[in-house]
Amino acid sequence: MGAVGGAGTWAAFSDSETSSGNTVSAGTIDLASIDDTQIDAGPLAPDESGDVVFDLTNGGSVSGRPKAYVENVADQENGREDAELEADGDGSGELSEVLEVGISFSGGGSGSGTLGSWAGSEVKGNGSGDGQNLIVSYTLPASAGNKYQSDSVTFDVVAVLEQQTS
Ligand SMILES: [Ca+2]
Ligand SMILES: [Ca+2]
Repeated sequence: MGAVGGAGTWAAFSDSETSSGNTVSAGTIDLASIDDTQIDAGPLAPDESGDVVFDLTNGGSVSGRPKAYVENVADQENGREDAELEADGDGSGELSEVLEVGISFSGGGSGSGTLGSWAGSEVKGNGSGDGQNLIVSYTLPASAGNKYQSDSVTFDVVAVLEQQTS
């Protein structure tokens, strides 16, 4: 009697409730297609340049930071006339050796390089990609010689929205 172990107090009453049927779903990043915008430039002379603006729209619920790069670079020779024949002996297109391409975002972030060697290099933009413009510029340098006459090059522009995690 009387030897009550004093440690701890037990609540006499308790109650619990359950919320059932809970769902956690993943949001989406859904970059709208940019395939309706294409670069169709030329014929360029040395020292000529231009740019094309792509609109980036995120139709999803999760914001993403933009990045972009070029890929699938393919040169075409398109024949060789006198001056090019003297300068260019192998008969394959070479424009990607000299064509300067730049990628920039309206929210900041840019990069550039010579198309042939720069393909696959990612340029990261700043902030949310939704509503930003992606600007792709091209320049045939003044130093381009006869080897590049009538040559053309095709390439893809790949834009990505990527969620930023901490
Ligand atoms: Ca050529
Ligand atoms: Ca040519």
